[in-house]
Parts: sequence; C-alpha cells; structure tokens
Amino acid sequence: MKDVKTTARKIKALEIQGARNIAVESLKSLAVYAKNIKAKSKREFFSELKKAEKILISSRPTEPMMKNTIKYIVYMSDANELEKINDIKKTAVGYINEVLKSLEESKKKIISLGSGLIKKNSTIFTHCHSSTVTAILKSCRSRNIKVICTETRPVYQGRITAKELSDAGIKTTMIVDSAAKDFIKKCDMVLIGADAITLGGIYNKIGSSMISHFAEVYDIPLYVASESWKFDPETITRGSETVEKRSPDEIWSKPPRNLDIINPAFDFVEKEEITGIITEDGIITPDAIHESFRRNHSWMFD
Ligand code: RUB
Repeated sequence: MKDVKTTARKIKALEIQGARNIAVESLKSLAVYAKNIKAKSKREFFSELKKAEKILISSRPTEPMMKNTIKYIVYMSDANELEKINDIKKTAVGYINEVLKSLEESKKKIISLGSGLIKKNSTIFTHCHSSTVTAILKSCRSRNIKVICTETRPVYQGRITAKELSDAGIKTTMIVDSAAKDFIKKCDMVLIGADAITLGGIYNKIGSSMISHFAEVYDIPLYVASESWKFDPETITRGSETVEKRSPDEIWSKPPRNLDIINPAFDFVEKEEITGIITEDGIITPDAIHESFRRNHSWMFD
C-alpha cells in the first residue's frame, strides 16, 4: 500500500495537481499495489483493492475523473468469473493500462479539436494550471499566439502554466487574479480546464466563475477542455459537488487571532456561460456531455 499512500499524500499536498495528473498518478499507484496484493481469495483481493480505492478517492473529493476511472477498474475486474488470484491481478492491471492508454488517446483528440479553435495571432486567457489546456496551447506555438495567465492565488499554479508556456516559446503574460476583467476584455478566447462536470456546468479552480462572468459580459467565447470522465454521475441526483476547503495557511500562515479565513479550492461555472466543452467526443455542451458519458460509461448505469 506504500505507493498508494504516498500518491494520496502527494495529491493532498498538491505535489500532484490537476484533475488529469491526479487520475493518472492514482491509477499508476493502484497498478503497483494490485500487482502486489497478497490475498488468498477473490473476496480478500477486492477488499484490499477497495481499501486503496478509498484512500485515493478521499485524497481529493472533488475529482470525478479519479473516482470514475478507479471505480471502472474495480467494477470491470470484479465482473468476470476468474477465481485464481494471479489471473485477477493480471486482469485488474490490464484494465488500468487500458484506461491509461485511452486517456492518452482522448487527450490527443482534445488537443486536435482545441487547436482547431485557435486562430493565428490570437490572444488566449487562461487560469490555474490545466495540463489539457497547456497541451492545446503548446500545439499552437507556431501561430504567434499570446497567452494571458493568472497567477492563481493562493498557491500560484499559474506559475506552472507560465513557465511551461514560456519555456515552449509562447509569448505569455502573467497577471494577478484580480486584474482579470480588463485583460479578458482584450482576449479572443478564454480557455480553462475542469475538475468536475455536472448537468448545470463545470467546477474548476476558484476564480473560474469570476472569469466566466467577465467573458460573458464582454462576449468573449469561453471553452472548457476536458475528458468526459470528469462528468460526475452522482451529481445527477445530488445536483452539486461539495467544494473542498483547503487550509487557511495557504492564504495567511500567521494570521491575527480571531480572524476567520475561508479557502475554497474550486468554484462553479454555469453552463450558460460556456461556449463549448472540448471533449474526446467533440466540442459539446454540458447537456450533451451527460449523454456522451452515459454512452461511453454505460457500466455505471447498469
Ligand atoms: C487545477 C485545476 C485545473 C483542472 C484541470 O487545480 O483547477 O484547471 O484540474 O486540469 P489544482 P487538467 O491545482 O488545485 O489541482 O486539465 O490537467 O485535468
């Protein structure tokens, strides 16, 4: 369980950040663990696998991509007649590799679709660090694009974006989050990632809803780059995600006594403010992503 615990700790500490990286690293640690589970029966094997599932999922409650992919692996590995532990292990690891491969494929499709939206000499506004967004932007580096990125308080994931893009030779400007309004106005497009997708919209890094409001006010198209794995089926009945609140220390490590600090990690962008979600199934609306999720992941609705 060492790898699983280390990965969960790194996710909590933000050493691993971004929905996709979190899902990929969790799956990799689960593969190492599944290979080494010492179980005498199928029941014992799945009980151990589910312990790891719980540890990983609870490291970041607002991450359906990690939750959905792990649940898929547990479900598929359990849904067969195998009894020999070695066969069960091989099957589970096989499903993990299959999902990791499919994530690579879907990322390629998203990059290709996203890149099709970005015109020569255009200016793109982004927020936080989304590996999907930076991959799209880097694929357009020969088009003389400019990127405006926020620093992303409180823990500055915008610096990861800024470094990645400027290292790739893209003209990148960083602003403080609260300067967003006047810069969005001058952009051709806002492009952000997503942590979770619901019927009503998407969740992404805190500040995303402020950005989407300004994009709407100034009539700037706002696209979200995300795999359909980020749709959260639990929100079909529950409605919304529970937004994780992070440590007040991230905002002020030695605050005055009696000061209340609240540090939500994500906020909600309503579907009316989203021009399109760039997914492996095409550029679609949040409503359509629900259908695409149901089609691609029918196992969840059995
Ligand atoms: C990261 C964040 C990213 C999404 C999408 O927040 O909000 O925009 O996770 O990223 P944090 P990706 O840094 O708190 O994890 O496209 O890489 O899945």
